[in-house]
Amino acid sequence: MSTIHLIGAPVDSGKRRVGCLMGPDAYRSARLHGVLEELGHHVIDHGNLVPDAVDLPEHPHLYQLARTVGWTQALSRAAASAAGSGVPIFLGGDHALSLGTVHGVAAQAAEAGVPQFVLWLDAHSDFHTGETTESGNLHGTPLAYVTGRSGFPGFPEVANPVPETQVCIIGLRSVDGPEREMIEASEVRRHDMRDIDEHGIAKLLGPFLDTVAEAGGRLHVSLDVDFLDPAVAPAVGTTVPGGATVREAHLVMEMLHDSGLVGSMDLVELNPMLDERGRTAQLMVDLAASAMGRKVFDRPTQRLL
Ligand code: NNH
Ligand code: MN
Ligand code: MN
Ligand code: MN
Repeated sequence: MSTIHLIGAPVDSGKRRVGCLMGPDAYRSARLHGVLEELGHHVIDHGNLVPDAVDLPEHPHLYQLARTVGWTQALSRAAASAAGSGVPIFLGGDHALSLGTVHGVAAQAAEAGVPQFVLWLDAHSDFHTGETTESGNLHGTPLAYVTGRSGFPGFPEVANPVPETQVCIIGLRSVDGPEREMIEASEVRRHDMRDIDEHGIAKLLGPFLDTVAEAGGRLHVSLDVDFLDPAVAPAVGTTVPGGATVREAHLVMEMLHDSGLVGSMDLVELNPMLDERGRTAQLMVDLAASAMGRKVFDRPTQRLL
């Protein structure tokens, strides 16, 4: 059994469409705390973080830069301190929160002498830098930042970049031109939906988990709602058709639990404004439960709130 730190990260500055700030309370309303306790874990809800006050001039292109830098600083500290004493689960909030969470867990891992790995479950690669992003939305950038790329003005220095070979993206189906070039020139492992269809998701995840285990590493899992098909997870601003099924997502979570390698997790991009009777929040809670040990035969049927 683990100590699980629930850390609310109502980040809403990573893109224009508002609503992700309600994510942490939607997870609480869907009983995340109780569900994890029923699995035998010691669960501590730390409430919601607030961003540091950062004084930066408005950037001509990067949307809400100062606010996102403030979140990155605060989240990095929180992640570094929680990762040393249990499994933090960050309740997003949009994906810009991972600029801070991965920065923080990687710093703590370096201090502990453990290799940090990252699993990115997302329709998007989030591999833009501040210079390549066309939208200016920083939720599309965290993987480039934490792997140590330049183009992030005002952000904390990345003293412990996650090596590209220690990153795996699964679920890709919407990648912008410049991201594609950078990713293809990188050593990041990436699997698109076609790979899932052709091989099955277990065949993609398994070898990555083996690599983490062989290295004696620790895994940070970043679960973007849009990894899932919008038919089952509508509460996200950037829906992309053709996503992962409920079954594929549960299988991933169950394999993650079986591996014993998960050190930290982000639940990101839930926008409760766009949900249907809480079904997306509910599904994300069920997936977190599977990642923390709920068994396959306990997969609940849909309970509309
Ligand atoms: N690639 C696009 C951008 O940078 C969309 C990113 N949106 C996401 N990422 N939801 O996961 O603006
Ligand atoms: Mn994302
Ligand atoms: Mn996405
Ligand atoms: Mn099974």
